[in-house]
Amino acid sequence: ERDTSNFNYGAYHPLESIYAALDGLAAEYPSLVSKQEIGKSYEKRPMYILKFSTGGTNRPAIWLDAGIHSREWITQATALWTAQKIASEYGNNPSITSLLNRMDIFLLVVTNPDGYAFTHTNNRMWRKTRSKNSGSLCIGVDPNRNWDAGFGGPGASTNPCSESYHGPSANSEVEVKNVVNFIKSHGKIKAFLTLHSYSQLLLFPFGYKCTKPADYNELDTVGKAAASALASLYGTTYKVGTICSTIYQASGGSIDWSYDYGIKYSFAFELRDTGRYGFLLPASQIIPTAEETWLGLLKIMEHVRDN
Ligand code: ING
Ligand code: ZN
Repeated sequence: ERDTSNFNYGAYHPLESIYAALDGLAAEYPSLVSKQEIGKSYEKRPMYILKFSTGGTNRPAIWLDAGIHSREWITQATALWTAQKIASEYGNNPSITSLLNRMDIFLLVVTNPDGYAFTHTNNRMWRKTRSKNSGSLCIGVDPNRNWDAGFGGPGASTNPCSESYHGPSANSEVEVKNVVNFIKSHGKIKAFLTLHSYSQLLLFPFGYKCTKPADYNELDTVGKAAASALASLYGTTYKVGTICSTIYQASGGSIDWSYDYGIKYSFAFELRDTGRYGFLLPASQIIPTAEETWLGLLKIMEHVRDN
């Protein structure tokens, strides 16, 4: 769509429509929103981030990504709604306005574009990338086991046919490498937030080991405040805790890498639901999910702004 006012945020869309919506947002809010390519996927699709910035030079920034696992459609839909929300709330909502007067926000709506395209054309349940594995007929690597944080350890598979295959080496997946390169070259990312589904959890490090991070108390307090804000809208309950203590040990995950890299505010949201529909969350739940998630995201972003 050319004009975001014609875009239906309450529906699931193919990649091309999402990409057109990114252009629509940049066109509708040219003084706040710009689109930037951070590289190409394995199958050479562009990976686009939206930058929300009111000016300044190399301001501290917040990173938010979605769709690293392609079948988790509520995450790309929520991220796109969030883009529209940030753009339309600047100048109206004092909280996001003060944040954007000091910091930038970077939003990657479709972290795994090849997988996302594949979920529309071939297999709705595809999770991994679409890269070829040498010596195997099975395709793809789990991009959330491919980061350089306890790579190859417990909670990842050495089997290329597994849904949690970690890949031949850390950052072997170009989609992961493109994000790592961006974060490193930016140099002032203060929060790394990532959206998954489903289970209604708000997770923080670590996953590759079961020890508490140095910032456990602060992350747990901020996480609980975010979950409480999220629940205030529709009563959706989230559990908050470390990856290892809340779900399972999982190595090579993005927020463990970002935390160990020095980005203290590293969180993963597992959005709705708790399993009734799972990855096939009805489109009627997109806007309610995005609305409640926004309250949680805003709590974390306010804390980052003020600390
Ligand atoms: N869950 C995540 C997964 O990759 C996770 C949980 C989050 C693990 C953060 C490690 C780090 O398994 C889903 N649903 O993908
Ligand atoms: Zn996931």
